[in-house]
Amino acid sequence: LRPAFADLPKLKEKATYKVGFAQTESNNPWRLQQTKSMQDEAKKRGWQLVYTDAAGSAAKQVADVRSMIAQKVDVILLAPREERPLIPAVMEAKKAGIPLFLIDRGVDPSLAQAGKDYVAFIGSDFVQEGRQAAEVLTKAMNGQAKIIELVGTVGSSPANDRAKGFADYIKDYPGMQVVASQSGDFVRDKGRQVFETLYQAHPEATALYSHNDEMTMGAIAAMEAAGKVPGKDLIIASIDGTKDAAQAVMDGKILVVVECNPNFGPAAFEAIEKYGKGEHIPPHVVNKDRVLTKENIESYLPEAY
Ligand code: GYE
Repeated sequence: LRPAFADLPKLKEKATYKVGFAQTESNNPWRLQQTKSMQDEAKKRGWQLVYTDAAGSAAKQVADVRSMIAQKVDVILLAPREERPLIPAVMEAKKAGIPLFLIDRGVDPSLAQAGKDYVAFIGSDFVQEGRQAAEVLTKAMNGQAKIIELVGTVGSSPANDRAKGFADYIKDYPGMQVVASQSGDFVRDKGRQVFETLYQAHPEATALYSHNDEMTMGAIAAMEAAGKVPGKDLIIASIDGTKDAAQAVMDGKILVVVECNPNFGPAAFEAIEKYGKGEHIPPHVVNKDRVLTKENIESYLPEAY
């Protein structure tokens, strides 16, 4: 065992566990698929799932974790809405002796650490996702683009890291310019409204980089309402892999979707099982994500959600 692991709450080995899953919101297909994956896996194993939905409120999510602690769940799976406000929840679970795993989103690493304050983070490499979106877009546009960026939920790890990965990549290409960047909170209709406003202010834009497919679909609706052709007048890079976005790649409206896999059930429950057996869990369990373009989208479609 690594020394840091000595600090973590232990999990007694049992035939079945009572698992708390603190979801952040349920307003998009990615979230619904993630919840379904947890429910399916719990059912398959005959484990009890205590499910809460914070409905987009970090404060409610902290309260949800507190209620799981009060109910004495064996272990907590937390998808923290934002990087900082969920720190108290992480620390209180630790204090109560309940092992906690961060699922899909992270918390501020200067305030809580994997392998010390919580067992592990299981999820995607968001910096890499942003970098990959930038790479495909830069190549397709020969290094020349005026880009509108739709940012995810402010203060969330995917929004912070997808912005960073993209910016890191394009800084070597002076012709790749972000002309406007604003949050659409990972929500379709906000994406539509924010894109409409930004595009009116920046009619010179030739590309869209959007931190998730829901905002992208909103932006596509705004483009079409303005008489523009997505995929021609504006070249689009997105992240997730929803059914609507995969279809839009098929139809030539979206250039690239960098996959972010929401199917956490199997990996999360396996990590719990191993942890209960006293096995070492790496502090970062990183999902492998694919880059989806016209070339490979057809084989992906049956998996889209
Ligand atoms: O991209 C988005 C969702 O945290 C990785 O959150 C997740 C992101 C995902 O609402 O669609």
